[in-house]
Amino acid sequence: MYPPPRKDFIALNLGDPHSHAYNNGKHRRQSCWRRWKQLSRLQRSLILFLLALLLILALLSYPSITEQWRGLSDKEDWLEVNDRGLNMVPPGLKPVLRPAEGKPPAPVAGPHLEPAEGPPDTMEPRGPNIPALAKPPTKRKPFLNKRASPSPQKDAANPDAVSEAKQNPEVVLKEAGEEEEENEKKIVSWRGAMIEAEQATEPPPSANEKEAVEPQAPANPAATVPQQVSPGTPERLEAVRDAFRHAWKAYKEYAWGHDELKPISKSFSEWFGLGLTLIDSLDTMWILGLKEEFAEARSWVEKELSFDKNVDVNLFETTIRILGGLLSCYHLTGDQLFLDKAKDIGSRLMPAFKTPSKIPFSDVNIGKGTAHPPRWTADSTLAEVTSIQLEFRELSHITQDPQYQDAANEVMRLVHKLPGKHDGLVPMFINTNSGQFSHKGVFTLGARADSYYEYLLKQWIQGGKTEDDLLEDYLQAIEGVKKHLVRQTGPGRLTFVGELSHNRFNPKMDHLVCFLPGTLALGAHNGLPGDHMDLAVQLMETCHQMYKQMETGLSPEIAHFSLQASDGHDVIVKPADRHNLLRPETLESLFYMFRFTKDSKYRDWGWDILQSFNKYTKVSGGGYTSINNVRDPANPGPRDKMESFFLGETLKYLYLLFTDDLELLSLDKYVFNTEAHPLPIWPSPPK
Ligand code: DMJ
Repeated sequence: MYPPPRKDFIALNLGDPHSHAYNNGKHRRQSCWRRWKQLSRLQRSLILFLLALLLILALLSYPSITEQWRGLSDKEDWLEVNDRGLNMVPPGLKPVLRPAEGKPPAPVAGPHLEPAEGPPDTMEPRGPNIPALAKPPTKRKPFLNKRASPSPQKDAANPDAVSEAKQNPEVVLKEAGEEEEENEKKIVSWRGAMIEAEQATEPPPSANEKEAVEPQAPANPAATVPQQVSPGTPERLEAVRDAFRHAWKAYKEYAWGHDELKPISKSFSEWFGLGLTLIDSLDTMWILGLKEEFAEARSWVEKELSFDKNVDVNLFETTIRILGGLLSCYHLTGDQLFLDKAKDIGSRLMPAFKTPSKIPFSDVNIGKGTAHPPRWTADSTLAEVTSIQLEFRELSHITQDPQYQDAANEVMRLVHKLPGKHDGLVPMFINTNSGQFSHKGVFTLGARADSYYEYLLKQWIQGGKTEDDLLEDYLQAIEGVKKHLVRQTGPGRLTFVGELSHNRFNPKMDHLVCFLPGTLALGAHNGLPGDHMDLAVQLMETCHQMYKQMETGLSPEIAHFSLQASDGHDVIVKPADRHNLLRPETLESLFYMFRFTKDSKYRDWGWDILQSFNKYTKVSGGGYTSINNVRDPANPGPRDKMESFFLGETLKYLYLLFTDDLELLSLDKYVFNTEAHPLPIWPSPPK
């Protein structure tokens, strides 16, 4: 027989302050024990089970709680993120089994196929590196980067491609690279950056060592571009067009209308399911004069592109790539189709701004009209919420509908007056409920903060240099950068921009930071202090060295720098940072630097980078791929992914760097958004 449960058991355990037991510890202990003994075995088991459960829960939540308390760890563990949000594959979107199904329509003549010198006549006066952000360390096991790695499901959908790929030497290289990667404790971070907690360092080789690792033959059979192409302007421009055509050929054949090409497996991957590469590439084709390709793509936009889809998209990425791409295309061509599409996607993104703080959520369902933050946090990334303004402001300017600019400007207004900045430097996260910065104490010009600084200056320029708060924040931030983040290496006196983590300097620089020389130069060109240009020149040299000192001539995703003269090497690359995603930032800055200085060395540096892309990332049969290891020319490790920004930005900036037509997209008439889509500078200040 089990005794009946005691009615006072609960009160006792809650520690009723009025009870005798509460006031007398000894008596309470005795009384507790007696009462415990009186419980049935079942009751005791149940209580013990609940206590054990509570203990486990407490242990599990301990690291994330302490993480919040003590701020972010020095080891960048907090960058364990994946920049593509939560819904990588939109529901209902399946890979195409047979590439032929996705073949593009026959070319049609689009309107205004001659590239326009400036905005169309009708333009005026029309008219603006997920995450979570701090995931708990309990998840710190290696996980697959859905962006960068081929999905087994999708590969299975295209078995031919897989077996074909297996016979391809490039894929053998890739598999070797993957194996190697699995041995590394790797964490995928914002925009594909890999962060590893305990990383061995890998200094660059000496000149002799470097020679020793040069491959006897090109690792990539597609490396057919002659090494001695004449550096004359027409040849260089044609080489960029060739690169575009080569990439486009594979996109058209294997990924037409899908988000990204997987050039090795001759397949595609979806992110939002909106033809991301196609839209991101439209204005590049226009600028490069690729009329046929442009006409085919326009026809797809007209006949196939629909935003009426039950799909979650990332507000920032959709704004900079799709809204920005459509707006810029409208300005270049005057074609109403692009404006209609821009209005459609712009209004579908608006629900993101419906938050308690007016700081937008990261994700929007463009079909349902709902928005939400990432699953694990109410924070948004700072760069994301402050790098959508050029596009939303332009949309209002053209449509004369203020709702877009009002929402976007409000974010800037809030951030402008927010406490928690450090001499103009901003934390990387902001809470959508409170509107306050979160995870304070970490300052970077790289992933998660980068384009905040870029857009301060560019909005000021877009609006005719009249919005003083933007200028004030920008100038203060650059002073903060100079004071806290700029250092020189010991061995070669290279100037770089490091990071600050709870007052500790970390000599680490993302390749993303290489946007900064261009932005600083743009500011100086617009009348800001001359020392901004001096810093731009120095940082440009460093970004160039990040390519030049690598065996492939391609920059790693992240570089560390030696502060000690005795170290011997300026640039150090950790194993997890050796990948290259075909990013544009260095070429972007080279374009600005050449436009403002006319120094031909910047063109030569860009030319070297194009040669290296052709040698190590060009895939035979079509496409370019991101690679795993910029230190290993014999086995760069193709990743089977061509990011949309390779066509949207990288090749566009190369073309603009090489053209002698310095009025083509003049920097006094256009401001480029952070995805290289040119938008007009307004002739009169915003109202
Ligand atoms: C692009 O989407 C944009 O340039 C963005 O600002 C940063 N990341 C990629 C390119 O690296």
